[in-house]
Amino acid sequence: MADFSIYRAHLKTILLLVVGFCSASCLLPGKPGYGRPPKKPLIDGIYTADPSAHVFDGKLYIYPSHDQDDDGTHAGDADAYNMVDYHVFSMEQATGPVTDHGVALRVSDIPWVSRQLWAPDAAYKNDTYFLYFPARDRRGIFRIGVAVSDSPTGPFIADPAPIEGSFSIDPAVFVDDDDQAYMYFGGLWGGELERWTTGSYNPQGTEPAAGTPAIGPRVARLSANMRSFDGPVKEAQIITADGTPVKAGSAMRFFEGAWVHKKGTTYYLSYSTGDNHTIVYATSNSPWGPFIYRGVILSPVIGWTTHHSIVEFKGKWYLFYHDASLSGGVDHQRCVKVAELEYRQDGSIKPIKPE
Ligand code: FUB
Repeated sequence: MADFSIYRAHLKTILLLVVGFCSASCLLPGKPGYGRPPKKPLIDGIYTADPSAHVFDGKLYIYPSHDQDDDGTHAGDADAYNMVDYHVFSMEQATGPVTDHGVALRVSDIPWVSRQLWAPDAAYKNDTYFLYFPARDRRGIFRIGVAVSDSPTGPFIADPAPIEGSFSIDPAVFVDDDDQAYMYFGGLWGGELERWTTGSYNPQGTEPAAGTPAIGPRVARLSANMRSFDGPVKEAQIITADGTPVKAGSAMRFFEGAWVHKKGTTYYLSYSTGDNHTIVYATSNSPWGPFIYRGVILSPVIGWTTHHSIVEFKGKWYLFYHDASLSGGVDHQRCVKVAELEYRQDGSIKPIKPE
């Protein structure tokens, strides 16, 4: 009879080699390997990105950007991500299934906008739902607008002009326990934040030199009607544990996609590091900051951009994010995904690997 004991002794090694080979062959183009097949997108009927998740009246809603099927002509230039409308989605469970409630707002219905409906957010107050969105105005400069509805799924009616004093991209509205709302916003490069550091628009504005303090996201208090700023726009400073500002050129520097959530008494500011391709976070005991850098939440996904939101739903915390797996790595055709978030005793967030 054949002696299989030598094979049995090496069975574990053989299994590991087989699993390793299968994982590697599942990698999609465009990103360094994390060796796992990509998790199924939450939404696959249309391309979606930049998911802002909220719980309204016990139900989970997602407000994403809507990537276009045929948007490849401007990849990498100032007209990239030329999205023309927003859809709203809802879910009874955080893992799906997802209902598409159709078009909630179109670029052609917004009086001040010329193009590019980028990453939106939503809020609820005074029996009204608010959709906040960045877009280029008629001069081609990014501003932030607001639209209102009596339903979380729209349709939303846009105000005739952008929010006065707003600029750049990626609004995220956080409503504190005392009902005071704050808008965090800003994004570098295509988002133009480095052109606003003097308080007015300077087309020649550039990112600070590496090693000098980085540009932080902006924060402003929203007025009671949620349609204007109540007070000056400030910088939400991000610092390291030793109290020094995070530096330009570092892997911690803010790029775009700010999001603030509160757990207990701690304010968590999370954001994309852009060309470092991570979602990271910093914490503070004030919505104004300064926020102390804490670490990485999400390592690089498939595709160039990474963008997220964090929400508590039915006693658990979730990270909504996007990657470009649905299109096989095409940067401007992304898809929304979700992963459960875990916090440690000290309030730190366990990093998650994208799936
Ligand atoms: O989707 C367009 C832009 O790409 C968003 O505004 C950024 O956050 C990035 O995801």
